[in-house]
Amino acid sequence: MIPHERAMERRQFLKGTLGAASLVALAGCDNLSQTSWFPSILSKAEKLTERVQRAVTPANALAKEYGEADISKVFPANGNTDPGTEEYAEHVAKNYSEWTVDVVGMVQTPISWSLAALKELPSRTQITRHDCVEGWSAIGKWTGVPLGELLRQVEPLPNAKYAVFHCADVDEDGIPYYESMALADCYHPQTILAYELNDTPLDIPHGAPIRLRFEQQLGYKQAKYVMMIELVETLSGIAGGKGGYWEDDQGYEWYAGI
Ligand SMILES: Nc1nc2c(c(=O)[nH]1)N[C@H]1C(S)=C(S)[C@@H](COP(=O)(O)O)O[C@H]1N2
Ligand SMILES: [Mo]
Repeated sequence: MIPHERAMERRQFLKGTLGAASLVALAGCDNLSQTSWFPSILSKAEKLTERVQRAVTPANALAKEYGEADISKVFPANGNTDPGTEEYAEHVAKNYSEWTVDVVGMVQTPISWSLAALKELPSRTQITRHDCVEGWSAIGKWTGVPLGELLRQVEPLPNAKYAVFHCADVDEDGIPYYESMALADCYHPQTILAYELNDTPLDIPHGAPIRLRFEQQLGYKQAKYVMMIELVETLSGIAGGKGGYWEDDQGYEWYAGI
């Protein structure tokens, strides 16, 4: 749950931006952060920059968590639903026993974690809603290791600003899927590398064996099939330079706040 003070802070912010008329419309809403329309309306009206949105939704604000009864009967799979490469097929055949997540780049100590090693670290379980830009949402229960835990072990260098998630899947043209997030967001308590959906090891369509959950942002930021996390100072040298597969290809927003 979002602490009440946060909702108050948001109202204060809105008072400053939207004026009295809009406040009337908002008056009945007890928890602005839990409504899906709130930031998107602002985003259209105000052309929200990352900076402004961070002011509305503090970096440590929690995305809404749901109860067991809210879990969707079917959680759709979207985008690539099987990397389809020989290399990936071999991992599947070996039940991912040789899969590693390598954290590299601007770090003091690069570390490579096996799936078993990741599962030994402290875990977090959260029931959240996934929103895809294609117009569907689903509520699922994710279990994984907080990314902040891994970062504490590799020790980012002072200039590291972003984490880039390199995935095992490629599109028809052989272009790999990747995503990125600000280093600050990596330490958010709900940012996890998930290995279970609804108490079951991830299946191939949902990103087996490891996928990112970045609950404050849209579906395409939730990188599946994560193999390597690279810390960088700038995104300009990575693929198309816009910080993600869809950002490069379709001009999707990099800061995909919900
Ligand atoms: N590696 C990889 N990650 C990805 C995608 C993808 O095609 N490849 N699609 C994204 C999109 S658009 C969405 S909505 C979600 C879908 O996750 P799901 O298949 O578990 O529903 O994964 C995201 N992460
Ligand atoms: Mo999506």
